[in-house]
Amino acid sequence: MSPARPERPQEPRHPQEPRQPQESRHPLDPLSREELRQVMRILRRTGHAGPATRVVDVSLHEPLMQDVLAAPPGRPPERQAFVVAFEPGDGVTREAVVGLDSGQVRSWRELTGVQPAISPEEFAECEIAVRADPLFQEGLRKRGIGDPGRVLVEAWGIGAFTPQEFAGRRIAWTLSFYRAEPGDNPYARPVEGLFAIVDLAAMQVVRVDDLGVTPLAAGRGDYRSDRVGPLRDDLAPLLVRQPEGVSFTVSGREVAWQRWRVRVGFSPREGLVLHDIRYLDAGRERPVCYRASFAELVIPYADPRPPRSWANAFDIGEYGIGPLTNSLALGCDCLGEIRYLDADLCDSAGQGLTIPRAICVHEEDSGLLWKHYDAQDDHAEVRRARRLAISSIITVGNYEYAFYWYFYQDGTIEAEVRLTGVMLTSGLMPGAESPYGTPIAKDLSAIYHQHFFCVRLHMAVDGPRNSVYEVDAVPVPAGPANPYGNAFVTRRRLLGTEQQAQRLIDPMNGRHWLVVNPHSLNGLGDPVAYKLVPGGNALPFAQPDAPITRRAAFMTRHLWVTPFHPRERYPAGDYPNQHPGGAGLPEWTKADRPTQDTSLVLWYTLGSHHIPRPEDWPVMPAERIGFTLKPVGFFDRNPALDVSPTSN
Ligand SMILES: [Cu+2]
Repeated sequence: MSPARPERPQEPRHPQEPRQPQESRHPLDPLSREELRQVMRILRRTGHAGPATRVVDVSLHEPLMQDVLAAPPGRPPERQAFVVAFEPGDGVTREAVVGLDSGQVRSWRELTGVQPAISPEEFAECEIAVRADPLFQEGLRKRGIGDPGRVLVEAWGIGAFTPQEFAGRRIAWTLSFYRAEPGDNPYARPVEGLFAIVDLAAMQVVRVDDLGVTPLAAGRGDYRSDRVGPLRDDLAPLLVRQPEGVSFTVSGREVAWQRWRVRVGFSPREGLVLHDIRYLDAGRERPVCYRASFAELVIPYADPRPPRSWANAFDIGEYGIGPLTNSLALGCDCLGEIRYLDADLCDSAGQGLTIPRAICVHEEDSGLLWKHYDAQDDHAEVRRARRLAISSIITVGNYEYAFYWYFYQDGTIEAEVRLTGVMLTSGLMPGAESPYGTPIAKDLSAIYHQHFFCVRLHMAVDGPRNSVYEVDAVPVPAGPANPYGNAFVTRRRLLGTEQQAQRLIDPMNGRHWLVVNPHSLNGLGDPVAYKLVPGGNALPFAQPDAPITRRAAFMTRHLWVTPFHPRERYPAGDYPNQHPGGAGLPEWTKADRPTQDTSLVLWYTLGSHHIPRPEDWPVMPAERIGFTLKPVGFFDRNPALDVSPTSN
């Protein structure tokens, strides 16, 4: 919901945790600690990284699908790293591809006029710089705050609002909150009307604006167990026990469960990534989706008053959610028999760090799978559903996002986000109200906002060449063909080009999108397919020509389809930080390329419309949003027919 917060209390990162053996590496495995070290050695040795270089991203340079799938056994494609680095001295951003087998920098390019993501280290240094600024301190004193050390300062991406006087510089603006004591909830006390503009390259405060004093709200907003209470004591223990162990295996980064096979990746920008999702069908491994990730997340806020109107964080593109991934705790974040995967990253100095238990893999009971009761012989057939959950949780400043990918026994894949954490607040003058927020405590408002996620799905339904159809249910006009008015049919429409494939949901007509493989027919003679079924969704309320709509144009359509291109990874462009907009999907799709019978990427926008409730304060009960991918004629009948009956 807002920017990075690297100082949050988190379980320590243990460099000594057991590591995965090098020899088992698959071409899609994320870079290991040793590989990250090796990349930095190569960059330093070749003069591409110096002492001042800020490393923004070191991640696997993913080989192309055909190179992974066609590689002869024992001869995988070369391991390569993709690097983004920023030089604060000259303001230049550099991208490199580094070959790990060859030890060489394979390619290198310099980019001017872009600003890469704000790193957790820059975020932390910005806070120190702002706290030390005399003008900022004077503003704090006017608000009765004598100790700047108690002020939480967040660096926010300034988007399209870089003041003209600072054009071309690496600029962020700040929001601040006051901690009355350690461990309290700073978002209960926004430092209203006082903000700094910071040059992150020089790490200097370049301007402090004081728009006038609003007294600090007096409420506390406590949520920690030792500060609220009395706590309930009326829940009996509920234990999830799997005495024979789990029914999945984790081998390296590959998870196998029931008929599903999936590789679990991780990137500094997108966090949890899934690769090469396959379904084992009668001895045949059938691909469904080659890569799935949350590729962007933007949160436009509704308050029109500057600088509040600047608040629309791109959590993935402007910050990168990999480093913000929580180290998960058994029994709290996840319940049952868990297998955890770690995440390896570089900090901005190029030092490796590991987030232990960053990704959780476990099974869950999922209620009823199917049932039929035959009254004639009083016989019931019933199966319980189990699902495999692969998940991670991130903390982005005040907000938490929990990402879940669920795999079901009937061939369904579900993506779900749970939104929780603390809402972004603004302070009000005593007795005042804001039309752009919900009063949640005395003199405190939670600002109306929306969360737009863009999920990137590189599909491969039974192979790389797919087409997309939109399916609506359509009533048949009354007449001789429909004498009683009850008839309805479905209408399929090929989305054959990028422009045709920019679509909105239409729940009143049961709209969904079919990803079809025209070359693979099922037993009924029809092409196999998976459908994307929308769940709850929203459209932005920002005006069509608003800066935020230009910068996050992906949110204006629920579905976009593009032919796969390896460089087209992020729907708002590679560098949304301080970008005026137009990059990414709107730019690529101008070409109106064919999206038929080719390797396709679906971009699904998931919008959560958030009018805060008093019940969302001081910490928000998790809100859920998601969508499903369901087989349609991918199988010839219910693929979960062979699930065994259980008796408990
Ligand atoms: Cu929200």
